[in-house]
Amino acid sequence: MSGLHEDPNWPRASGWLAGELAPGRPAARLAVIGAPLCLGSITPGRCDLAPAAIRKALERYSTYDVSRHHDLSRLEVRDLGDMDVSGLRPDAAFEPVRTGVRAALNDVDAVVILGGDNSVTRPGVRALGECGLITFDAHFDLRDLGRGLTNGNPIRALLADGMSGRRMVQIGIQSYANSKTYADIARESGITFFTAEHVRQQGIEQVVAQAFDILGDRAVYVDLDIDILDRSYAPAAPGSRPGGLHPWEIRQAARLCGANRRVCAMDIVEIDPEKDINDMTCLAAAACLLEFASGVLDR
Ligand SMILES: [Mn+2]
Repeated sequence: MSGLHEDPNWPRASGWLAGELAPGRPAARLAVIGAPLCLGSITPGRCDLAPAAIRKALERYSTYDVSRHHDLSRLEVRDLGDMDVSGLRPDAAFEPVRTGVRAALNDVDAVVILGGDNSVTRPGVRALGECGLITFDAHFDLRDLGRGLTNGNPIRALLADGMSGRRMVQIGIQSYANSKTYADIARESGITFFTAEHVRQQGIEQVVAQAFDILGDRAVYVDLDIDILDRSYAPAAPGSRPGGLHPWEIRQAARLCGANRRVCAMDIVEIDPEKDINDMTCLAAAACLLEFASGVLDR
């Protein structure tokens, strides 16, 4: 970026993430770490390119939240770079991602993990230990484990790990994007889920508040699968379908999660930048990172 794009009165979110706006006395601390996994994807693709693409998309945003009069420059952000996991299958990546996220949690208010495909979520959750889980996702991600770990079964794997479904809330589930078998597993496991229709009827704010009520006092991990968006907004999310949420709804959800002090970590997953159109999916993901950060300033 150069020339007319440069304006000292318009600091870029990319510069903020790069540490160029480091505040003297930060109001809060946020870590960002990339988890470029893609070998577990049911639909082969290049989700491993997403951390770099989301960072790049931040060049097109400022640091100022007009609605809440927050400037993110008050928040100290540490970009820890990407974990060295891009060539690993989900089983091999489990321990390095869990260890990497756990280290990132040290001495910050929250961590944002840039996937990668959805196989990032299981090691991310396990990095927190005992916690609750909110997924923003069109899918249950409860597929059978018999053919190995994929981006279609991180929640099933967490149940197999011994995590109770009563500590899981799934938001944005879509009809015809899931089967009865897996919906039955969700119900039998005690998972609470809200469909995209629920979100439309009740409003995202109301649904997120219910999720936090259900999860009680424990630490919370948030999984934001970008395929929760309507396909017209998320061409780069292989699982997105027409009838999904709108960008303003997931931005609001990300901000509400950032503002809840029980949320220790949020992942943003399932973006294949090679499938994007005019950067719209990467820009949506980058906006969610910024909204989460603005929420952290409200803690
Ligand atoms: Mn998913």
